[in-house]
Amino acid sequence: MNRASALAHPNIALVKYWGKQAGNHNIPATPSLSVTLDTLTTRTSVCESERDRVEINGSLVSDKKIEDFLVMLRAAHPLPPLLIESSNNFPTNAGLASSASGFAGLLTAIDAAFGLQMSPSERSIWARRGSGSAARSVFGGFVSLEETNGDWFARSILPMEAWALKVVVAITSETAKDVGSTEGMRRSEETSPYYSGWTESTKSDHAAGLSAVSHQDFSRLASIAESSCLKMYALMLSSRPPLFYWNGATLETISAVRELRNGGVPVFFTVDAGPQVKAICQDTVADVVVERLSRVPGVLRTLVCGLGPGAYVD
Ligand code: 2P0
Repeated sequence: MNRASALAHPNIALVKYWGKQAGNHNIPATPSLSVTLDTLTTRTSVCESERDRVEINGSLVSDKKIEDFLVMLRAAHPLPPLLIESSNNFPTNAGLASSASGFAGLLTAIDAAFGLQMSPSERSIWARRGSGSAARSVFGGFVSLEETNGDWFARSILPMEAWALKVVVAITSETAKDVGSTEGMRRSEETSPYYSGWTESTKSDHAAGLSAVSHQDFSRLASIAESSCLKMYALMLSSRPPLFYWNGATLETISAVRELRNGGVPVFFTVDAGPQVKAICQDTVADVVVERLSRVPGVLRTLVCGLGPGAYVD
């Protein structure tokens, strides 16, 4: 019986991906740059079964993204019907990148179970077809997703041990978001008057981000990442109907991060398609950041992550 399981971690984009190129290969409109986390974990196992079944956090689900992904993968690699069991130790579909760790882990487990012998770049390409951000969770530490030799896949740009940073996640809601990223991106592409400005400026943000990471220049990375996040949100707000992923506590937490930095604490914020705030800081100040963010009204709890590895067979 072919069977394997994999562990994968979400990643947090510092230069965001929001928008796709035309066509059905899920190719991003822009390059992106992220950090892979530790602590937050998705465990995915696959084995042969009589028919395809997907269980997420112990419940049988019907997931169109996974179904479509399996159709694409089977067109290239004959696979039997599968039982896929995936569980997260963090809220699912709430802006914590569960689809990133989900598809990176799924692809890694399928590759191992059926001896497909994919290279990391090939795994990243296939994970991207499932979910764009998943291409990045195949790798650890700092990761870039960009076009190379005519295809789009991620690569590691700085190993996780190289820069002692922490990511403090302020959870402001445990509820799943009401508009998924794929639909949200389509809405922004089709309706936001800012979309072309977003795609153009993100290319130079990505180049600047690569340079800031290679020099481990915290304050330059902070400025690039906050700007990318806020630009993405401007794009979301200017879509019709608008995409509101934040709540009041999201904004209060951002203010607290800005106050800390103005007071000399090396920390910056980023937010994804959800209400949680991620505060990236030097590891020496993580306790100060946790203490301050925990006192923001509406913050339910905080999680502290370091930088983590790419998806691996368990
Ligand atoms: C990112 N996000 O770069 C951005 C920032 C959310 C906000 O990638 O349609 O679930 O499956 O390719 O990967 C979330 O989008 O979208 C995402 P699909 P995905 O992390």
